[in-house]
Amino acid sequence: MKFGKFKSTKGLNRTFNRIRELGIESNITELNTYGFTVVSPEKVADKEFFDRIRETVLRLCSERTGVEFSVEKNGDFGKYKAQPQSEGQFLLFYLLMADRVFEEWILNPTLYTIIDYLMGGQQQLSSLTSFVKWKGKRDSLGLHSDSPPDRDGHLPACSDVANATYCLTDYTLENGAIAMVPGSHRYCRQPRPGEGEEQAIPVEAEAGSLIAWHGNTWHGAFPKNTDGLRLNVTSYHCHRRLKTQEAYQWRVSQEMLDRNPPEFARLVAADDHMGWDEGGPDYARSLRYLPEDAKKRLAAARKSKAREAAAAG
Ligand SMILES: O=C(O)CCC(=O)C(=O)O
Ligand SMILES: [Fe+2]
Repeated sequence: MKFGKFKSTKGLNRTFNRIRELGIESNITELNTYGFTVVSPEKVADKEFFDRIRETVLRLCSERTGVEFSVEKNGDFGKYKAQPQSEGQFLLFYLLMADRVFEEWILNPTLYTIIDYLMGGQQQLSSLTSFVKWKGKRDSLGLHSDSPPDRDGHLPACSDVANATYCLTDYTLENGAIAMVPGSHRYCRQPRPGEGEEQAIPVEAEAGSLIAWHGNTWHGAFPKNTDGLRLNVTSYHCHRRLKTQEAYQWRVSQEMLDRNPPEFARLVAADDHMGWDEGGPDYARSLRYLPEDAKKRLAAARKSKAREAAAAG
């Protein structure tokens, strides 16, 4: 029995086959069962890429704070003001627009495929940030789901958003690992204040790993009790029916679009006609960056429509 070519699952076959090629089937099972997974470094990126992206994040920390950063030293807010900030933590925002290494990152096959699977191919990049963390007290694990809830806290069963963090330092309990409540993606609601803290486990992972989770999974972070930094690149995606956190759609340059494949354009909403002005929607945007299989389906549909019209006379 051969899986991966069924006619009725045309939109899914490519993702299914990529999952197999990358050897990440067990990660998909973990995502479905527990709501999160850890992909080991050798299935994510090579050492050269890891070093390059980590150096870039450290350089941006130094530039934005005005203070020299290294992974061995505790951080410092310096002149950096972007909120939210808490004891021993700030976030670096809008990384995609800061260096080309992040363009490479959002197209990383392992990251892209996992998000593509969770979001059914309808993902846009919502934000690309780095949580920069050093020694600091926390009152709670801060458990939450990343999906925006209804007024009553309910969430849809599907992954309306999906998140993945590229660990740029080791994640251990003492080091302030992410906390996850295994299986909580099935509750389809946000946790109430304090709820789930006892079931939360530390997600321990070596530097270079990718931790990915379903948008409903309850998660937070353990306090960082050790010296030095805990660093990541948090790659947050949302379904194209939602608003993105960071503004890419009308701000990415044509140069960025030209030097990347169509997947990049779709991630940054260059194919999205929503958000128009007095000129009205530009539907051609959607066609410009269609995936090959969708282009073929569209051409076939047009052909059959033309045939019907000819037959009707
Ligand atoms: O690692 C952490 O501090 C938690 C991060 C988080 O909540 C997120 O990336 O959505
Ligand atoms: Fe979160």
